[in-house]
Amino acid sequence: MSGAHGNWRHRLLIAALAWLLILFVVGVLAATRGSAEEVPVGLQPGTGTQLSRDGVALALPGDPSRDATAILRFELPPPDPQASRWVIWVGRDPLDSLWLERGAWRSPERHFFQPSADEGTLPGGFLLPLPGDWQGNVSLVLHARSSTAVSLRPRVMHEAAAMQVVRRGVALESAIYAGLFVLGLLSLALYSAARERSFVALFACAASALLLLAAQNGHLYQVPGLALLSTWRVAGLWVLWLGFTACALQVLLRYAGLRGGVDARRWVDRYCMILFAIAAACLLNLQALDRWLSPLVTLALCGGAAVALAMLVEALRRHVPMATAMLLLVLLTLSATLVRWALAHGWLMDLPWTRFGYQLVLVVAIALLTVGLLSRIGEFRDQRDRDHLARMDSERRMSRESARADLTLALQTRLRGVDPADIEWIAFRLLLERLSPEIPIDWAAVVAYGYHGHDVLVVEPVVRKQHVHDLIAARNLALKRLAMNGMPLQQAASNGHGACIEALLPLAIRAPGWGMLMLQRAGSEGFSTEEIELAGEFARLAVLQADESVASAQLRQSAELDALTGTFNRRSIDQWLARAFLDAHRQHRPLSLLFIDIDHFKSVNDRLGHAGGDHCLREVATALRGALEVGDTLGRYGGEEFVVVLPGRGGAEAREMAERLRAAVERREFRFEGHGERLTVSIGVATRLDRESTPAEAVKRADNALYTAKRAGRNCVHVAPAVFS
Ligand code: GH3
Ligand code: MG
Ligand code: MG
Repeated sequence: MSGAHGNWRHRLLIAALAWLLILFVVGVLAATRGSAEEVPVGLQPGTGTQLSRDGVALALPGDPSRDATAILRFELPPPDPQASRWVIWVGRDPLDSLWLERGAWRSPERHFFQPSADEGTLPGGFLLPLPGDWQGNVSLVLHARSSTAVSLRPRVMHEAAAMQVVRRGVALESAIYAGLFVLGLLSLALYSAARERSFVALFACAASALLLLAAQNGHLYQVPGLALLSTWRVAGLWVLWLGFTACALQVLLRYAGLRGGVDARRWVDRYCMILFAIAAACLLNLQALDRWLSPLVTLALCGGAAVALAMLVEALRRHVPMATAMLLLVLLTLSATLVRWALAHGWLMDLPWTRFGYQLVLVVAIALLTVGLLSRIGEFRDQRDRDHLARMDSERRMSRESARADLTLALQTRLRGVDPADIEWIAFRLLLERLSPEIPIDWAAVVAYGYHGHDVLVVEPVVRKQHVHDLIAARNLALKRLAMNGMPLQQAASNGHGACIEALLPLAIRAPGWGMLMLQRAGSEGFSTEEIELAGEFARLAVLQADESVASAQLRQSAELDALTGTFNRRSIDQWLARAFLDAHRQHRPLSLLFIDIDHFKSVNDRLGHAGGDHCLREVATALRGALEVGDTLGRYGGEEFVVVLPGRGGAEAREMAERLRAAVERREFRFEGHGERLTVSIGVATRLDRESTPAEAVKRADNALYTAKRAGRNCVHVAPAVFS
């Protein structure tokens, strides 16, 4: 919670408390002012009544079976035609009946639960008018019946003064009802706006408080329909108290324990069920229960107050916002209720603040609860949104992670065993393929210069290749500088149809080579940092895998091939021969091999030097390779000797091929540093015998045939006889 919020709430609280204080002061002043038009009353308790300590109140313990009586004595001045008549005014407490008697005169009977029509819509006390001709000492018998403890303070005053007292009370009560009504409406509006169930509980709390206070003030029984509650008399009031307590506990629970433990919530719910059960027992109207219900209800309400306080203290410990203010207000409400209870027992003066104080504090408490609930729900929503965002973020990260893993796997699979010349092309093509579903791109290309010794350019879509060529040619220098710099760049550009954003991501290629991943997106919305990072990561993976594949291809080549001539080396030609002999033996197919030796090579070395000799060796290898057919294998056997394996060829075909090779070398002119050189080769031919599955014998035969060819004058072919001794 920010400091600004806290300040705002403190100010609100201070304002509410100040408002309460002003109302109390005004109330107290008003109560003491009305005394000018009042005459003092002497009270003498009769049956079932007791005099309070200050002598101005009659305490009735509550007995529904019989009337309590008391004698009122007062002295009336001579009648004044200007002044209004005298009335006896008694505060509106839950009395079953109240009437006065003096000899043959009987006042109208007043009932708390069944108000008479002449008392108005919002009666503010029991008014019993006295006959206008009375004067001097008057002694009246007051009859009252009540099923609950009440204290009566009969006052003798002019009707006008009594009406003023009534009006003042009514004004205060109306303000309280209006406050609760507005809070109820507000909670309904909040519910319809936020669809948050806590506001239904708040509405129930405000509505039950409105019903309770209206009943407590005796106004509810004037309302058609709700007057039915009078059937239960005091028990009806208890039901309202219990209902309100349950609703208030539910709202407090949502305010204090919105994120609290499930267990605590369940206990509060159970307690509310108990309250409702007691309320149901009250509504049963059973005679047998009557004695038990009153203490039971008192106990249940005290328990409710304890639960509320416990929840708030717990909330205070968890630093729930406004918990201190809420706790103070609930304590204030409870003490004001206690004051009202003490008033009913005749222990306190009947003043506006003792009579209505708890109602005012209750309204303020519910108002504060509304604010608290709002902020708590806001907090709860914020947390939920944050959780949601975090979850989405981690989901996105996971999907990117898996896309990266997929790309690595695809690169490894696709690059395995391909022609080394295609490695870069395939890697970059895959990069573009996999990048487009992850990032919205309208066009993408990879350009690389001097990567692994050759220019690479991969474009997608392929049809725009020329366009990319032109684009890159025009910006070659700028792009190269950017690539060398190594930092990605994003800039506005034009793609021929309109404005676009272009992202340029340098590839990690070893200098002097350089490369770039180029992305374009139509419109003016740039690439996010995350997108740039992902594209950079994809490009890094593609380059890494391409580098690795090229390196491993090179390694493979250096293990298999002869470094000077690029033909197979001795080791691989031996393996190749062994395999070829085994296959041919199994398939009963012919197989021949040629041993080729350059004639008088020593003299070439002597004339051209060793470098010239190497050059000629390479050239001879090239000439031989050029004359061979698909499936034939050429290898350097050592020095200036070559071996050719001819699978599927018998003796005659092998001799033909040997002649072709010999002629190819003879025809060729070998040029080195201005010298023209003619070379010839001698060739020995051997063919696999039917029984042979290994090359050893045939190799010996071919070597001997070569020796024979040398002796026969060189630059010729000799075929080894089938059986050689
Ligand atoms: P002929 O085979 O016709 O009997 O005569 P020759 O001169 O070719 O004799 P021989 O085959 O015995 O000589 C092989 C020579 O080839 C020896 C060596 O100087 C040369 N030689 C072997 N390997 C290399 C090489 O890798 N580079 C160069 N420049 N010369 C090599
Ligand atoms: Mg030799
Ligand atoms: Mg030789």
